[in-house]
Amino acid sequence: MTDLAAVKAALRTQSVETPSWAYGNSGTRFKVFTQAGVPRSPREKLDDAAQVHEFTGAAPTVALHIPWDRVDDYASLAAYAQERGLRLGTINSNTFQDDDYRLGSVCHPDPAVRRKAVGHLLECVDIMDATGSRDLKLWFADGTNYPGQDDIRARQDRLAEALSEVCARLGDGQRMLLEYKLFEPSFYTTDVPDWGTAYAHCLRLGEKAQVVVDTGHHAPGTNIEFIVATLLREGKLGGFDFNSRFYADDDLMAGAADPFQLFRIMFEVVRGGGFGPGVAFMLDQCHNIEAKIPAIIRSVMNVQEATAKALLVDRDALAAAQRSGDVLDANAVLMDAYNTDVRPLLAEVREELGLDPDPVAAYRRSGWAMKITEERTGGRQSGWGA
Ligand code: PSV
Ligand code: MN
Ligand code: MN
Repeated sequence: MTDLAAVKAALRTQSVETPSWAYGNSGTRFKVFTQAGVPRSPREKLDDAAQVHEFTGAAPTVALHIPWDRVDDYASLAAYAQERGLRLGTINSNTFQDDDYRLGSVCHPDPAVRRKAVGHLLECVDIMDATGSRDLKLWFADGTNYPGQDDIRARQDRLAEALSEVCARLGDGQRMLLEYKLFEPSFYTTDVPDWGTAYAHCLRLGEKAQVVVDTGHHAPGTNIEFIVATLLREGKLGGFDFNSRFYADDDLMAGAADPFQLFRIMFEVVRGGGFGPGVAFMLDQCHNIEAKIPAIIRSVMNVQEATAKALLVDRDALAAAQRSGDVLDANAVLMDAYNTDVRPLLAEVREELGLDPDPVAAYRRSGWAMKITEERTGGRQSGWGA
């Protein structure tokens, strides 16, 4: 039997970091559909993020993306966040939107371009010092398009050199999260294409370097929960970028395309002792056609629902079925938890925290959408498609 009080207590502690870029306009290479009332500045993104936290009680930190969220004074941005009940979270670097990076950034064949890229990453650590952020998230668009274009092994050496310089700059309590992605924007090789490559680099770099799993960055059919189990077992899972996909890096709302996969992932997190501060739960999404703030609220709730189901798995019954080799019973234990309607349980948790049991409805009633539509004109793109 699962201890319901313990499940509720665990759910109360869960937090999901929201990305600043999810609040701005975004789109595909075909079209960016602008929406009324989107933020015009990092401060306005924080105002919107505060709404998500107010109604979910579970989104107290916001990830920044540099230079999309560049400001003159990061300490004052952190103070602004704090006044709204938020903290600035992960700092995401950007070494992919500059003409100099046509052939890559930290893996570029020209040392001058590599220096520029490393300079940016070091600046991101300076920003972390000012914001009090723990994590630096590194995603590299580096790769090649054609066989023979560059020496793929030398590119790994250049990557290792850059990572070790940045890692050495990290202060106590700061971490570097290395993100992998199968392909895009490079189509022949990607320099950090998979968890194995990310893991190999992080292993050499030591304990400050961890792997981040973006759920949208795998080939179709990849068993992501197996990767999660392995990284946790090795002490190298730093966090997640949650989103969901049907085809490639779709960046749709977490749990929308395949809630069962999200449940399986969360079960491995719980099973592997990853439900704690060491593993960061972050969203990495873009809301191209839907209203952004309620979509982000919905995404946080989807992560909470998958987590609640994972916590409800009767682990004793599962272990007994597994020991006796009863395949059907073992599968049934897992499916029982997945098929549980956890919405009433989460509604109770919210009410106990003094929140509205239905965060999306509460947000809609709040009048915030109307207010920002009236007050904000000339909203900016998030950075994607800019
Ligand atoms: C690009 O694929 C990407 O979606 C990565 O997942 C990063 O985390 C994100 O952009 C922000 O740089
Ligand atoms: Mn990501
Ligand atoms: Mn991505």
